Amino acid sequence: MKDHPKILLAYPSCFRYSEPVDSLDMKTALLWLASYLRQYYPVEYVDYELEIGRPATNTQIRRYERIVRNDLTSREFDILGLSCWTSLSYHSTLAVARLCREMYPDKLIVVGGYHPTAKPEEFITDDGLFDYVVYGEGEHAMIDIIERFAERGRPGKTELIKDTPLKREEFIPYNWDLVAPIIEKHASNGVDCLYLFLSRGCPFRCSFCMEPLKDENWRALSPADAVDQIMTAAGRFKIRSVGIADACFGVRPSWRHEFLRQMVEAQPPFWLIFETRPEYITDEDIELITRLKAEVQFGVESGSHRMLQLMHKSRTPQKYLDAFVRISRELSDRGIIHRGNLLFNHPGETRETLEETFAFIDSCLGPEHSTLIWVPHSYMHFPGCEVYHERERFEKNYGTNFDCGDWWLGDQDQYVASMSLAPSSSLDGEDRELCWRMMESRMEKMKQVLSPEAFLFAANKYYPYWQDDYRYQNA
Ligand code: B12
Ligand code: SF4
Repeated sequence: MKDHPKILLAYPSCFRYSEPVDSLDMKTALLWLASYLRQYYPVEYVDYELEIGRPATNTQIRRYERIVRNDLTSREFDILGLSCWTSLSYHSTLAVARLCREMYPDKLIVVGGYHPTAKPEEFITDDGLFDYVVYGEGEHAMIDIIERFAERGRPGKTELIKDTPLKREEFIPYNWDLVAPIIEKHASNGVDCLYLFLSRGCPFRCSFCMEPLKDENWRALSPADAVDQIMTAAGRFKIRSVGIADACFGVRPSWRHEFLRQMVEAQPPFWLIFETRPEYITDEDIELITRLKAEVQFGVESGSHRMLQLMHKSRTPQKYLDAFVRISRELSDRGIIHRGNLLFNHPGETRETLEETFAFIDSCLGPEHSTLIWVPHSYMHFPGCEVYHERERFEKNYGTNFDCGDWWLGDQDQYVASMSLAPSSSLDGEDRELCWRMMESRMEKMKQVLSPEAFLFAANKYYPYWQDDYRYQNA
């Protein structure tokens, strides 16, 4: 066996996923994994989503397979690492693994990401496509797998490996050389938003999120290294905004404060986007954020106490909502753009909880010159989270109808299918859409209360149809 096996890390794209591909949607987790392995082994990185797109029909899938086959022929590798990052990539991951196995029976095939962490058994196939299925983070597991392969070759049957999470001192800088040609090819006019991870781990356990399956210990680059990572990327590529993609940004107040202080010192010309919790933000943070071009996002999710508790967003919902209202007012007073994320139709949602949420939203639509932009999403049913594991409880207590089933195994539109459920018996049939009707009826008021800057920001980024508005035309 080879001492230095060559590794090809591939993001396989998503089949039958109707959302458009952003001009450059960097797979930052895979890049970080590739950067780690590159310290020791030759590594190549390929993103079939950027190269080929998201095939939606059988004909497009056949075309995709032809291109992947050619691409695999043109590369030299011993180990194929496939990133089935979300469940949306389940079919495409199987397709690439199958092509590779047909073409090269001796190569090692490894899969990792969120879907294998949630449903590892779905990668144990009759034809033994995968040699290893990695659960959790990927760095230590991949090193272990590569060493085993160098010594013993392929294992006799599919093996499941649970990774030991990377320690804070093992975090290494992103290796931009691995993706520079991709960025130059797909974003020659500049990158709208480059997502970077500065930390790992999240101490919370939201019901709709599968992050709790991973290590909850919050580990971060030092504030100086974090700023350095951001400024290095921005120095190398034309970047309009940097999005901090951390599961839970800035958990430790001293870290957050020092990071923001050093960001201010670095005087970035681009937007900085990060999500945080209202209870985290201090007056000192606000003082620093005022000196940056920043969009601060909050996963408010609901204005209903019952839903906030059901989601494990907060044990003290009134305090949580009060903290949001107070911080939002302060941010508006300072002209800082901030976004309130809403999650509609989480299992257990009823007419009453929607009414509570909209009463809360209405109470925040108070003064003019607000910089709070509400951005709603529908609950998407993904495996691995508490709701997925406790479907029966929701069916019994609220009459939730999960007619989406295990949608990623089927071949319907994956985006639509993941949202196909009635959150409770009071929101079935046409009322599954009630949240959107309630949202639409507030849109005019939402527009009116925004400051001119926040209005333009929202029209450009979140509500393109607002661009027909006279305020946009006259801006
Ligand atoms: C950041 C993030 C995003 C960013 C991504 C930014 C980027 N460019 O990378 C954005 C906002 C774009 C995004 C979008 C979406 N996201 Co998201 N996102 C997250 C988040 C917060 C990441 C957590 C994190 O900190 N990762 C840190 C890195 C270092 O760890 P990692 O990602 O796990 O990567 C490691 C392992 O996965 C593993 N690994 C990965 N690939 C491979 C390959 C091999 C071979 C191996 C061995 C290992 C391996 O090794 C990596 C390094 O250790 C999570 C959790 C959450 N709170 O929402 C959701 C999460 C991943 N997202 C999720 C979803 C559903 C989505 C969307 C569908 C949402 C939507 N409404 O459209 C889209 C889909 C995007 C797509 N095209 O696939 C789900 C996935 C659930 C599932 N079962 O599949 C999660 C888990 C949230 C949830 N609901 O539970 N997301
Ligand atoms: S949604 Fe965010 S805060 Fe909640 S568990 Fe997931 S990563 Fe943590």
